[in-house]
Amino acid sequence: MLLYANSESGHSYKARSFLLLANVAHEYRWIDLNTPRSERPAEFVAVAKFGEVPVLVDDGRALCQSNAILIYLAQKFGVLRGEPSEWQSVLEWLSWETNRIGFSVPNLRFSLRWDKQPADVLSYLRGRAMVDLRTLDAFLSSSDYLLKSGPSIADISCSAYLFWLSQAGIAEAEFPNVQRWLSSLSKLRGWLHPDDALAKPAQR
Ligand SMILES: N[C@@H](CCC(=O)N[C@@H](CS)C(=O)NCC(=O)O)C(=O)O
Repeated sequence: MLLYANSESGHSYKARSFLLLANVAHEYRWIDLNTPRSERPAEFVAVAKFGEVPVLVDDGRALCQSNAILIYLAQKFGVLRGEPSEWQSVLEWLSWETNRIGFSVPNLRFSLRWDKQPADVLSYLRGRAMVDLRTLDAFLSSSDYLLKSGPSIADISCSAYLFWLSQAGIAEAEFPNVQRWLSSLSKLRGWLHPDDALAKPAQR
């Protein structure tokens, strides 16, 4: 299994995290996102339907979109997918993540670190991020993980960018249930912080 990813990409981190937590043998190939899309390695351009990381190649098949990759992996390996009765909830969390926490926090972080934006844009993104974190915090006040049965791809997806929350200018401590949840996830066997999980591998 081959994963194309980048060290600053929380979307990449979701796929890498699954592979590490499930102890799946794979190769990580780092893609330089500062290179224009057309100038990225031809092998990546050929499989990246949307031009973005992550892309997972398995048995000659290229898979794109981080949450779709998580669904594929959970179904293929039969782990981190909760009970059959919880699958609807998995899909709800992954869909929520796409439009909410996976939109607000990454864009706020990106705007603060690499692509400076006007104050009203930052305020809009921060406002959305705070609403999303409150939603998560409220849910986690009565549950250890997003599914009652334990850790799953719902947690991997919704937490991905939150290990970099301080880089979005938000203090984890403002959301104590989120903080406890992140701490629990970080204790799972195989877990690595995104800075370590996505560190650029030595050149091939
Ligand atoms: N919806 C996509 C988002 C992927 C995405 O935004 N990837 C970014 C890095 S986090 C990327 O490849 N950006 C570089 C580019 O667009 O050229 C997913 O969930 O995989």
